Amino acid sequence: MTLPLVMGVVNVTPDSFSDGGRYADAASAIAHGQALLADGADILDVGGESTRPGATRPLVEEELDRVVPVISALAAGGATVSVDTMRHQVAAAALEAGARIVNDVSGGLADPEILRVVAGSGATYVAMHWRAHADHMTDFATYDEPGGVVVAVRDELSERAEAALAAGIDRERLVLDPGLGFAKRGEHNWRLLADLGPIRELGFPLLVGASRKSFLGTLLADADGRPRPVDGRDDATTALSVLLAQVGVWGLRVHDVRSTRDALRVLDALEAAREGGPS
Ligand code: PMM
Repeated sequence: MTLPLVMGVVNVTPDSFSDGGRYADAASAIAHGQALLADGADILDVGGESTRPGATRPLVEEELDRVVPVISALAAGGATVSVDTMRHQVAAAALEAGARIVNDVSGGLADPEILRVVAGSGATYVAMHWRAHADHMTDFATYDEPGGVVVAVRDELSERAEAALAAGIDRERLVLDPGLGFAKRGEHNWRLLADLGPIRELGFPLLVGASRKSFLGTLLADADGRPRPVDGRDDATTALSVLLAQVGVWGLRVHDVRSTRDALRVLDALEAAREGGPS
């Protein structure tokens, strides 16, 4: 079995839902990235715009100031760096600074020019399923078409893949992501996780970002119905990492790299023992 790549999240934002601005300055973001590498991250995903529901957007200059120094330092140290951005100016500066992957949560919808920037660079492009910016994305969380959320996300991702290919991005450098939590309610996330097959059948590698998301907080709510806080969702994230590895996803975007890495080691050892046959 090919294990998924582990993408560790480095949010350089004052307002991220999952790590609450802990790494908002360059020095602490760089140190955090190095710690994630030591924990076994294959890729570091550096982002300067919070996409939590309701978030407002930073200026382009603010986003550039947040991510470029962090990407430069981590890439110079030999890490494979991904930039989490929807903006072509940020993608271009990040690639210049040494990023090798552009992770665009809008799949090219927010700023179509980003597709041309990536095409000219030879970088890998992650196109995530997205319908609207964070300040109003919950208005778009309806999937009434036949086939529901799975068919809608498959068809909308297929259109984004076509746009990326038309802009000149190589087929083998394109990765798709179902976009858990983006214009999706809990039940939509669970449907997608339960049935990734139709999206896989588009023929591209899949990245999945379930880590610490609110549908896990809801699942793990206490007896009074209060959602489990963000810092108590890593075990559930790790359980999903194992299950997603078993269905063959290409990458897992997680905050706590060590727990996912350990779980993948367990899976790998078990596979090796199975292949070795009875002793
Ligand atoms: N989720 C977030 C941000 N970027 N990128 C991809 N490809 N997939 C995701 O699911 C995704 C993402 C939001 O989570 P965060 O605020 O913890 O980074």
